[in-house]
Amino acid sequence: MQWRGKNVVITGASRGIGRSLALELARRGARMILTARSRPELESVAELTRSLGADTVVVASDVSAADSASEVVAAAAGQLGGVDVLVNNAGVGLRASVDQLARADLERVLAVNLLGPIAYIQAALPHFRRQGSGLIINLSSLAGLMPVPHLGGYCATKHALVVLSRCLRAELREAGIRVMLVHPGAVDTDFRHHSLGSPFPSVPGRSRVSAEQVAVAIARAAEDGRDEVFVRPLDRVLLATARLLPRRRDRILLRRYGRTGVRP
Ligand code: NJP
Repeated sequence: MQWRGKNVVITGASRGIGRSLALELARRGARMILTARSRPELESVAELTRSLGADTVVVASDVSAADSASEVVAAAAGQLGGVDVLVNNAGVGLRASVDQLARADLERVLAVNLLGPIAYIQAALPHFRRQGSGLIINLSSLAGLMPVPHLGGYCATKHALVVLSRCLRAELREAGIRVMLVHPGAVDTDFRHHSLGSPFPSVPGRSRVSAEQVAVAIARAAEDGRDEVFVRPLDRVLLATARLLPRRRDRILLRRYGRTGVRP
């Protein structure tokens, strides 16, 4: 798939990975609808994408709100003339041991990380089916493929998104609609500072990738028609090793994520 001329909906586009992806896709000739809750931050991203030549529409919305998906997808159809790609990127973290999980926090991460993407998919699918093509890109995490102690609630939402996306991929294979899953590791964004629960411990710099690296990996994977995206080749190796040595994996991750964190 080529990005030039494609109409792309990006959720969580006000900062972090969503912002970098908007800029990367603008450089590749896409047109876009950017959504997140904070309008001023979205407007400043839109100013940059427009300066790169991309038609850009901004809709401030909370992905967990009942009518968010239908409003944003309708805006894409009405103002850009259609929707070709949906990127479910908006997400929120949650750090708490399972015995300390607050129900309200768990409901919030489920609403943003799982129910929001499902609503957006359901709103976009009629457009994709009519045109006989479309691409859904769901941002999961390495934490959606393996258990991370003290991130159980977050992992549960991302594991669910992984399984849902793979079911959807099978359901849509004959319809010409693709489903891509992205599995980043730690990314250098403000994600940890916006997470619910207790503060995240810092992750060593060498383990993190930049939001720009994630954006380029997504853009290229869509062009290459890949289904599952790891940002670094090393991540696949880490995952395979973690599966082979589960007790060692648990000890290492517990040391890293069980530490006391610091609020920014
Ligand atoms: O996070 P951050 P990232 N309704 O916090 C928006 C996954 N991931 O870019 O609403 C609508 O910088 C928020 O905007 P605003 C992660 O799970 C990350 O790092 O204005 N939008 C902002 O634009 C997530 O799915 C890491 O506050 C909502 C954006 O979402 C994706 O990558 C590792 C919203 C979040 O920007 C992007 O994360 C990994 C709502 N209710 C997976 N709530 C990592 N960073 O280490 C939030 O494996 N947003």
